[in-house]
Amino acid sequence: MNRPMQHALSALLAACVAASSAVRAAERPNLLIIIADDLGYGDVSCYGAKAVQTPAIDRLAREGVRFTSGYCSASTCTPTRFSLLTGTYAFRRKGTGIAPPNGPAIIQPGTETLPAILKRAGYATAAIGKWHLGLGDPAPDWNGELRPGPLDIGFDHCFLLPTTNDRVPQTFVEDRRVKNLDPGDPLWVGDTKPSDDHPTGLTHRDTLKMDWSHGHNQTIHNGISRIGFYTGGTKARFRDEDLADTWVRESNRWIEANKDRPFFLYFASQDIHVPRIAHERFQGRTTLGPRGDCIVQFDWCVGEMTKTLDRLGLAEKTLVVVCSDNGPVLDDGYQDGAVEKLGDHRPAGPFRGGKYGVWEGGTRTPFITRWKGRIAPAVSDAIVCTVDFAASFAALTGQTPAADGCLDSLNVLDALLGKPGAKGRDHLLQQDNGSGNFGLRAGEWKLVRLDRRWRPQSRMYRDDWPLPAARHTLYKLTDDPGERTDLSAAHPEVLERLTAQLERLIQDGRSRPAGAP
Ligand code: NG6
Ligand code: CA
Repeated sequence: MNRPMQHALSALLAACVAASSAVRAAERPNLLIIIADDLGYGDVSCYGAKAVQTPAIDRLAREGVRFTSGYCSASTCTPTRFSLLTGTYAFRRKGTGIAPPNGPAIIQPGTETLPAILKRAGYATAAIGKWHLGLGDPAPDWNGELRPGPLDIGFDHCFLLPTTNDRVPQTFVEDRRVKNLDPGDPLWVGDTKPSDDHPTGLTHRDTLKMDWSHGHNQTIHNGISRIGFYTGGTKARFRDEDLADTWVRESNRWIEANKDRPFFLYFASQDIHVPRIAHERFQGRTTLGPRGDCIVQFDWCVGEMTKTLDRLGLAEKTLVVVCSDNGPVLDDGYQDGAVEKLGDHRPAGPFRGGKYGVWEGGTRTPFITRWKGRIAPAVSDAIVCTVDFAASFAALTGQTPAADGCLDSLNVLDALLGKPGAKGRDHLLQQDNGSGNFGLRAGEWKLVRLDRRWRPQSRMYRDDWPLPAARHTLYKLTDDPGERTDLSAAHPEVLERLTAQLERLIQDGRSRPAGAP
C-alpha cells in the first residue's frame, strides 16, 4: 500500500472511531436527579395524597416508573446525600451526621463519587441547590476560597445553599465563593453570639414572621431566626421566598449551556425543609399551610425542569429521577401550622415513623424515574435506593467504580429503567443520623435494630405505637406496612438470619462485592 493510501485509510479509520464513539456518547442519556428535602412517601398525589396535588411529579410517574419500594439510605439529610454522591453507606464514615453551619467538607477529594464517575464518562456535571455536606478544611473560609468543595469531588460547577435553610448563612455559594460578597462587609459565621446586642430569636421574638418552636432561635434573617450566628455579607443574602426560582433559573442556564453534551445535574431543592417559606405565589395553595405550599413549590420546580427538557428537545435524551433525602416531619422547629392543619393527610403514607427514625417512614420515599421513549411506564415494587445511583449510572455510561469506592452501591440499572422482571436489591440497610439504630429490608421482611431508644417529639409526627422492648424485632411488610406486629417469636429462623446479615453488613465494611461492576 502506498503512503497516501495508508494516510487515507488511517484517516478513515480515525473518522469511523470518532463517529462510533460519538454515536455511543449520543446514546448516553443526560442524568437529572431532582431530590426533595423531607418529602414523605404520602406527600405527593401519585402516592395517594389528596390534600395536595402534584401534577408535575404525577406526570413523570405516568411517563416513567413509579417505585413503591424506592428508598433514600438514611432518615436525615447529610448521611443520605453523602451516600448518594459516594455510593457508600454513611454509617461507615465518621462525621456524616447532620452538618453544622461551619462544618468542613465531608467528602474528601480523591473519594470515588457519582459525579467523578460521570465526568470520566465525558459528562458535564453540576450541583445546584442544597449542599449540606460541608465546605473547606478544617472549616469554611466564607470570605475566601471554599475549598475543598463540590468542584474537588467531580462537579464542574455548583450553585449552592451551603448548609440548610434553617442554618446560617443565608447566602449562595457559586463554585468556590460566596456569591455577591462585598469584601467591605465580610461574612462571619459562628456558634456563639457575636455581641450582646446581636438580635436573636430569643431577644427579638416579637419581630419574627415565623416563630420557632424548638431550637432555631439564634441569628435572625428575613424575619426568621436560625441555627447559628452570623454577621456581614448583607448584599449576599437571599430571600427564602426566592430559592425555588433561583434553582430553576440557574439550572436552566446551566442546562442550556451544556445541552449538546451529556450532562449530569444534581438538583437539590430545600423544599420542604423548615423554615417552610414558599414564594408568595405559592402561599395558601393548599389546606396544609406552609408545608403544603412548599410541596406545591417543589412540584413546580419539577414541572419547570420537565418543560426545559421538552423545550430543548432533551426529554428522550434524559433520564430524570425524582426522590427525597429522608421521610417527613411536621413540626421540625418552627410554628408553621404543619400539625394543626394536617387533617387526614398522611405524610408517610401507610408507613410508620418518619424523619430521624429507622421505621419505613424514615427512608421509604417517592421515587420516580423517567426516560421518555426508553422506559416503558410502570409501577415497580423493586427495591432501589439513592445509594445505588453510583454503580447503576456507572453501568449506564460504561464506567466501573473504583474498587475501593462506592462500597454499598449496587447496579440496579435494569430496575431503574423499569425492565420487566428486574428485581432491584434483595436487601437494603437503612440508617438514621448515625445513632446505631438500623433497619434491614430483605424481600418482604424488615428487621429493626434499636440501640438508641428514640421517640419523636409528639409534634414531629404521630407514632403512638410503643417502642419494642427487644433490641431486634421483625416485621412482614407485605401484611404489616405499619411495622406494628413483631414476628420474632413466630419466625425465629428469619430473625436469626437477618440479625446475622445485618451484623455482617456492618462488619464487612462494604456490601458491593469487590470486583463487581
Ligand atoms: C435538626 C434540627 C431540624 C433540622 C435537622 C436537619 C433542631 C431542634 N432541629 O437538628 O430543624 O434542621 O436538624 O434536617 O434544631 S436535615 O433534613 O437537613 O437532616
Ligand atoms: Ca432532609
